[in-house]
Amino acid sequence: MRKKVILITGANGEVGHGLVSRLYESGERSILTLDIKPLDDALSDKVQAHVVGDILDTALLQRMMSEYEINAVFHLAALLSTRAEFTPEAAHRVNVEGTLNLLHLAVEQSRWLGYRVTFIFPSSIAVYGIPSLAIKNSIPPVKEDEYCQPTTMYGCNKLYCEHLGRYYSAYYRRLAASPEPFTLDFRAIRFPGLISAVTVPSGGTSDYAPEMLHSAAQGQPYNAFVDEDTRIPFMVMPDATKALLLLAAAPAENLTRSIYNVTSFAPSAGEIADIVRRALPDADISFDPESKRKDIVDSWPAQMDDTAARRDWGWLPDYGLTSAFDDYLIPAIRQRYEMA
Ligand code: AKB
Repeated sequence: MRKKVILITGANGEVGHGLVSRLYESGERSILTLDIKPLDDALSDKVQAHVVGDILDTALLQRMMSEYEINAVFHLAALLSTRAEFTPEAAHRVNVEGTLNLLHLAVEQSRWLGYRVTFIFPSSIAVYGIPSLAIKNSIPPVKEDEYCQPTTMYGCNKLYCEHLGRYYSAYYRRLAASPEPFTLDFRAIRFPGLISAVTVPSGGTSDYAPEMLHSAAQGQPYNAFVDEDTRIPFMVMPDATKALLLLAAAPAENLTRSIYNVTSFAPSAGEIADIVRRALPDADISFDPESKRKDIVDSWPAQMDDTAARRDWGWLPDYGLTSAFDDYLIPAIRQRYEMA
């Protein structure tokens, strides 16, 4: 008898850490994780099983399908925006072919099980490409269907995979004998930059915010690669995992789209540095913009409009800028680095 599970790919990543922990705390005991590396020790007690392997390995995915009954997929594995610029073709393979493999797995599962399989896909602010800083600074919060001209391979990959998911959902719904069973239920969230107190991201371009904080907490100087007035929206990890689970649980009939923006606060890099300096007075933060990475951040909106998520599935962040630092990041980071 196959074991019923929720599959989380890329479980060792930032969002994976947060999501596995949150699901476990909510009582979920049927978590199957897949990552290219052995699962971090901090997570290993929280999952039913972990598979070490590559999302490009279709034979491995077939084996997982024969062993498990996968009724929901959180497909988190990806190469992030900065890393993807160095190896664009490799990024395309992981981000697009990998997602295609997982979509196929979800469709096959849905066929075998005879019911809807939910597929949750974290997309990104990187799907946007604002043509200039002047435009970025003069437009209202950007809606889902505006400015979708990404400037990075990662942004192109995420945007295309949103379309793939939408296509697969619609295509298999058309094939199904009845409108309900045998369907893939694809739902995507476009995240802003994310900040976690527990993990330090790697390979992203919004990483300047978490890097500032984690470097200061470890007593290391940090030279930010953006300007002090560079601005994009951010969100803390507890709100990101909250959003994933809220969207996964939302009744299908309430959803008016398959891709949703979510956001919480939008400080400039200088404002983040000031907050970090106030909380950790020894913080040594400087700014030395590096054009390639700064240009990427400049092409992302200063604010995202998340009205649709608020209306359709009750999205509301728990943390604003002040509470994100005062109530979550600073206390948790003091604990992580055992600061006084
Ligand atoms: C990145 O910087 O690549 C990611 C993202 C904004 O999706 N954090």
